[in-house]
Amino acid sequence: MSGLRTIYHEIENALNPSGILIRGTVDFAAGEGPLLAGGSHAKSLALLGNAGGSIWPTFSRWKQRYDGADPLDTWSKEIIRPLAKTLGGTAYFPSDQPWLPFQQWAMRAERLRPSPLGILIHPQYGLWHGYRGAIGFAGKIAPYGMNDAVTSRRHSCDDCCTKQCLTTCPVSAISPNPASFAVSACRSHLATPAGQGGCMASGCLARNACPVGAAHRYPPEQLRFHMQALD
Ligand code: B12
Ligand code: SF4
Ligand code: SF4
Repeated sequence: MSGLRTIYHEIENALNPSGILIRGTVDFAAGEGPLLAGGSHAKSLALLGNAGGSIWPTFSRWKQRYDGADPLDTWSKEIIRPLAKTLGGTAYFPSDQPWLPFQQWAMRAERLRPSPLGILIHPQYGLWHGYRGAIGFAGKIAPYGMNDAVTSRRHSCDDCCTKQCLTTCPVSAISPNPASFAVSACRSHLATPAGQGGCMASGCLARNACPVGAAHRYPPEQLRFHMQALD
C-alpha cells in the first residue's frame, strides 16, 4: 500500500502545477490492455485529465510562448511523457492515432456514462471535463479516487427532465434515438456568421445549456480555444 501511495503522490506532485488530475485507474484482464513500450499488454492504467478549468491558467500561459500546431496535445505530452518514463510506465494520448478507447477507460475508471452529446457526464463536473493522457503499467495498481458520488449515483441524464442539450443546437445536430451527432451539420453552421458569433464565440450552445456542473463550465477563453480546435 505504501508503494501505491508513493506512485500516486509522485503523479500528483508532478502534475499539480499543470492542473492535470488523476481521473481514476483501470485494471485490465490478461491481453486486454493497450500495448506497453516493451510489447506486452498493460495490466493497469492511470487516467489523467482536466476537471472544470483546472488546466487553463498554466496551459494558457504556456501557449503564449508556443506557436506550433496542436498546442494542448503538445503541452500534455511535454508533461505526461517524462512522468511516465520516471514511473517505468508507457504514456498514451487521446489525440494519437489509432485512437485509443479513452471514453471506455473513463467509464470504467469513474463509471461515467455518455450524455446525448457523446461527451461523458460527471455528477460533479457535468460536461466540463476531458482527458489529457494515460499511463499504462505492467502490474496492477489499486483503484484511485473512486467515491460514492461517482460510483453509485444515478446517471445525471436520467434525472434531467428538460434535456435542454437536445433542443438548443441551432441546427439540431444532436439526436437522441439513436444517439448521434451530425458532425457535418455542426461544422457547416460554425462556418456561418451566426455560428461564428454564437457557438464559436461562446462555446457549443448545447453543451452550455446543460445544468449539471454549470459552476465548472470552462472560462470563456478556454471555450473559444476548444471550439477553434474543433473547427
Ligand atoms: C474523433 C473524435 C471526435 C470527433 C467525433 C467524430 C464522430 N462522430 O465520431 C469530433 C471531431 C467531431 C469530436 C468532437 C468533439 N469532441 Co471528441 N474525440 C474524438 C476522439 C479523438 C476519438 C473518438 C474515438 O473514435 N475513439 C476511439 C474509440 C475506440 O474509443 P471509445 O472510447 O470506444 O469511443 C467512444 C467515442 O467514440 C464515443 N463517441 C461516438 N461518437 C461520438 C461523438 C462525440 C461528439 C463524442 C464526444 C464522442 C463520441 O463513443 C465511443 C464509446 O464510448 C476522442 C479521443 C479518444 N481517443 O477517444 C475525443 C473525445 C471523445 N472528444 C471529446 C470532446 C470533449 C469533444 C468536443 C466537445 C470538443 C470541443 N469542442 O470541446 C467535441 C464535441 C462537439 C459537440 N458539439 O459536442 C472528449 C470527450 C471527453 C468527455 N468528457 O467525455 C474526448 C475523449 C477527447 C479528450 N481529450 O478528452 N470528437
Ligand atoms: S441537459 Fe440533461 S440530458 Fe442533456 S447532458 Fe445535461 S443532464 Fe444530460
Ligand atoms: S457547436 Fe453549435 S452547431 Fe455544433 S452541436 Fe454545438 S450547438 Fe450545435
